[in-house]
Amino acid sequence: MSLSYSLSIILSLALTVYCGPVSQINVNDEHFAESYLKKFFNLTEETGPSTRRGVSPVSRKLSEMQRFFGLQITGMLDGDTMAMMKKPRCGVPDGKLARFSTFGRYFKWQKNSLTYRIENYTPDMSVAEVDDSIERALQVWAKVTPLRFSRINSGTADIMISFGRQSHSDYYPFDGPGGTLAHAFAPSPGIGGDAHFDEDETFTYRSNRGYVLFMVAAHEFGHSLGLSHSDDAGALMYPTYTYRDPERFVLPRDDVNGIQSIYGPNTDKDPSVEEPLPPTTPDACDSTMVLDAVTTLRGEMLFFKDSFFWRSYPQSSTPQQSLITNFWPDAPSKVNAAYESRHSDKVFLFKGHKVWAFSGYDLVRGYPKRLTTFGFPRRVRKIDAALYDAESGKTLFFVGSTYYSYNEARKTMDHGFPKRVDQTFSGLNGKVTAAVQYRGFTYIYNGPYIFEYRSRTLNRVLRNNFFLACSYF
Ligand code: TQI
Ligand code: CA
Ligand code: ZN
Ligand code: ZN
Repeated sequence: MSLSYSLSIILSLALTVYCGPVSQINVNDEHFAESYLKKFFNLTEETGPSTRRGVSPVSRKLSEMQRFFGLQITGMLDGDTMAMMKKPRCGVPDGKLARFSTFGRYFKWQKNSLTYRIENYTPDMSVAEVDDSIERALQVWAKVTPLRFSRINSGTADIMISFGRQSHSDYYPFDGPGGTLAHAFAPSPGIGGDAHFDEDETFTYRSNRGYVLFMVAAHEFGHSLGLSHSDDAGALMYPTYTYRDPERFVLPRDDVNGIQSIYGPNTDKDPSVEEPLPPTTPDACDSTMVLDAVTTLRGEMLFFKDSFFWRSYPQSSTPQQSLITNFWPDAPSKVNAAYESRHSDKVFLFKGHKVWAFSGYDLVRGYPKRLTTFGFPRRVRKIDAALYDAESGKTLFFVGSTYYSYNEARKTMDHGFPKRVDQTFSGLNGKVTAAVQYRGFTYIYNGPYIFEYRSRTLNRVLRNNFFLACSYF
């Protein structure tokens, strides 16, 4: 019995796949478009033609969709619109894409009251710290589902929790320090639900050295309850460990969606207790997203938004998303501006009146520093964007409707600044939200729009998705 519920079988089970191409569908285009709009843009069945404002609901939804994708808004089913509809995509409305996956509908607890037992302890932490970490990790899931956990101290619990090294109680020996941190078995009788932690790792209560047991356990219990990995870079079930402060951890939206797709929502929540909203991961496919900052880094491009950034590899068409702290543990989130100084081979990140400098992964000694070290007047509380101009070796800092020029070699501000942005960059009258220079062109972002300049002459206006291609279309 236990073998048949073994990890390898669980892992080899096809994970539930939510995305699939719809391009082969062979119905006539109008019917196809109608069902597309129903599926992704909540087009509702209305009896009889709507005469309101003389516009049919289909036409209104077509306009909405065209606006969403940055297509020409015609309200009609034209070639571009049809092509966009036929691109492969996922079966959930826009902005609500499922990135999570489950072990399938057979791996689900058939009851909402589950027991757990902590069989032994790690010497890395105190008994009270282990108990607390485990208890909180289970509460992460209990908060958003009807599942309830109670602890037992003897006998067999649904979720047996233990620490062990190398060969322990199953056919999946641990691998010494590094590699696997822990594993857990999908819901089923016997070993199903159990979570094992590799004693050759160092677990901690809340420090950023070693692995925070609460985080690892919360991830493992996701498996114990039937979730597999997510490809949402912000999800708890994303298969990369990132340090998060356990005191401030809130289960991300994607994991909430995942677990609620199996067990439904928590039905007895106290409405008077205000809970923080589940954080969402910024979506490159959201054509209205406004990036925080854009920079180059050794030939690649980096796009910042909230606690995340995307990194475009020249070889790949879809940029990779990760948490900023995966790359630079000491970096802030929600940055205001970023630039790469080719002169000093450093990346600078700006937030408020502070600036961080990184050389590779490492925070340069002495940083973060104050903005005034660049020679800004004291009244500049934050900057909006920055770009390094390879031609002149100058860095341009955008502040409101003005910009400054900084000499990287002499480390001083140039005279005659600030200047008005539209004095140099024609056509730009909105706020500069991000800026970058790439392959000889200057790109100045105004919200979701990008103004492309070649030697200060406006070339064309692009949209966000020009660089930051969306991965599921
Ligand atoms: N252990 C794996 C894990 O729990 C075991 C595993 C690999 C697995 N692929 C799986 C389990 C697919 C179920 C389904 O993910 S691990 C992390 C994280 C690990 C990794 O040691 O690699 C955490 C354990 F997410 F940080 F990468 C815990 Cl939190
Ligand atoms: Ca290990
Ligand atoms: Zn094990
Ligand atoms: Zn996992």
